[in-house]
Amino acid sequence: MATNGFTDKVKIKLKAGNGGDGMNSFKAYKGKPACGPDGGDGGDGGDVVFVGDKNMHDLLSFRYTAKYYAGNGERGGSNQCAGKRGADIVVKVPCGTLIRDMDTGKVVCDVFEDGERHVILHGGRGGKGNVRFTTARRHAPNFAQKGQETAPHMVILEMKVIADVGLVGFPNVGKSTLLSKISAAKPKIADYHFTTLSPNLGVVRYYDDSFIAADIPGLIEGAAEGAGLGHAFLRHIERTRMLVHVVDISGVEGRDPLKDFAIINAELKRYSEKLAALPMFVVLNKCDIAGAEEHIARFRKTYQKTYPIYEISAIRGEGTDALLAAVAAKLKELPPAERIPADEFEFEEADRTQFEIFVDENGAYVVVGGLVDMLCRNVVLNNPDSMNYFQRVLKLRGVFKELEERGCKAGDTVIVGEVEFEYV
Ligand SMILES: Nc1nc2c(ncn2[C@@H]2O[C@H](COP(=O)(O)OP(=O)(O)OP(=O)(O)O)[C@@H](O)[C@H]2O)c(=O)[nH]1
Ligand SMILES: [Mg+2]
Repeated sequence: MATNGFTDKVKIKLKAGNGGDGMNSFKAYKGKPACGPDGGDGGDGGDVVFVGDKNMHDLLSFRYTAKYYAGNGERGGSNQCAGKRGADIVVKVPCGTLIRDMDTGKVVCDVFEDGERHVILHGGRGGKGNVRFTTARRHAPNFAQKGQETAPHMVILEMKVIADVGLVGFPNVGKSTLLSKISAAKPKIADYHFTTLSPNLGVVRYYDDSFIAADIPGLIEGAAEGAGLGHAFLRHIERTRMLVHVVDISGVEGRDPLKDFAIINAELKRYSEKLAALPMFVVLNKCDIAGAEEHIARFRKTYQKTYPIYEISAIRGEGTDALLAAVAAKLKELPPAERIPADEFEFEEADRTQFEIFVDENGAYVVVGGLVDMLCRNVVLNNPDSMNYFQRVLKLRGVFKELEERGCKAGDTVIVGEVEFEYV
């Protein structure tokens, strides 16, 4: 969503680095070629890391760069040289950015605090060099393992500003004027509807207390159906701890302030019950205008028991002190802003189905690759259930079929990771 240059939702593509291939090589001295295996491991691929950055306030930069790829691991070298690890890619986002998987919409994480790091995608593992396949019986393995390949993933970044107090109300009631008086923020203020087109944040200091207030575009009846600027910006006050509902109590625009108040409350409720259930203070603004008294009396008569009500003149800075004192006190009672919990979700990162088959010097068939690494982590030797699973996976992934195509016959030795068995 982008209005007026403000970008709070983007789609980007991420990819962790591929693992580097393992090296297959042999030591060579003058006149004595191929003495022993010396191929090093490939380097692991780099990770995709997200970091919260309090100095970022929108997702604009992501409109220009849509791909974030970590570096690939380097190939292993001879002389047992390990390949270099691929460089991580570090993606900075504003605090309060949700990362969602595009296909499922699931929340991968909520980057909440400044400096908070999340590894979203792990680099592929480097392949093993041929040295690592040396055993008591196999002195000269003439094969090495490929690095794990990683898949790209599309994600959606969605900003949900983290503020303590959300300012809501009709357009032109003085929300931005109020923010400008109570904080150092300098939002645009003008005498027409929809002056504010994207959220403004301000740090409000009141003696030893401070909190963050968010001023969003005005709401009107039918916002749920997209009237005016619609509900798009309510997302930014969804995780505020309380609302300050600003009402133009002067009635200068010819509307009934009580009706305004009821309309906005209904719109909030239509957007989300949770939002509507937040504690709410009411600010009756523009009290300096003649004619306000009559509306103030009516408003108090109707809502006195339901909401704390503050009469102010934002433009003159009158009455704001009492409001701030009450808000600061209320915030002390309220729980802190909440992180949005991640859904149960994991990216399918590296290719765990890939395998290769080599024949070693003893005529044994050696299966290596991402599939084998995965199996070796999950299989317990000497456990019949585990071994059944192991056999099933090999069959399912086509390992047996490929073995036969490579000429493997009953009685031949097959080696998968630590497991050695006779082919039947
Ligand atoms: N007389 C008087 N005018 C005010 C007061 N507060 C704001 N205004 C005027 O009301 C108009 C609208 O003020 P804004 O602060 O831009 O109102 P807003 O609620 O942010 O409006 P949108 O961004 O369009 O939703 C401006 O002309 C302000 O000068 C007040 O206390 N008294
Ligand atoms: Mg405004």
